[in-house]
Amino acid sequence: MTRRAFLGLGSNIGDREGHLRHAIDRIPDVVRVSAFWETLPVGGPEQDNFLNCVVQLMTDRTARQLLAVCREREADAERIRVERWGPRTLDVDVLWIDGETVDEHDLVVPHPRMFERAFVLTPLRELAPDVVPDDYVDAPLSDVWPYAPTEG
Ligand code: X6L
Ligand code: MG
Ligand code: MG
Repeated sequence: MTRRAFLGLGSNIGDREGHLRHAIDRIPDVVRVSAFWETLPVGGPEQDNFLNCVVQLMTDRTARQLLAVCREREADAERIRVERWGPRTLDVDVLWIDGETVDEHDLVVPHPRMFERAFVLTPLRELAPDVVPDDYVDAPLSDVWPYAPTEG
């Protein structure tokens, strides 16, 4: 069954835009990409701002197969796990799969707490307003703002 799925991507080390673009080019079945958003870090140590986006897939892959894709893309970016919620070259999370819930030790879909995170909800709402509850209160504008790449 081909289903709609959403993955969330984030980066706050090095060439953030490059990390996101490189990963998106290597995620199978991507049909849409949200805008890139500059976001203040949530949780964890003091760290640099993130660049976040969400991609939509139309896919036959299972949640478990999508998790494997996420891990492959993080490995490509040489993600190193130093501390929980710490800075990372690339984070890719399975956010949502239409009609599917998973609750396993290493994989929970829909992503827990995704509905509390403006850095997920703002790009997700662009692609899938039906998935984001109407009563979700937008974050203060200062937490999430459009990415304006510096030219060069
Ligand atoms: C209380 C305690 C309330 C902890 C919230 C929320 C912790 C989110 C971690 C929390 C809490 C997280 C990104 C990020 C992370 C990202 C931005 C996390 C895990 N990933 N901040 N922080 N973008 N802006 O992709 O999401 S670490
Ligand atoms: Mg994450
Ligand atoms: Mg993750």
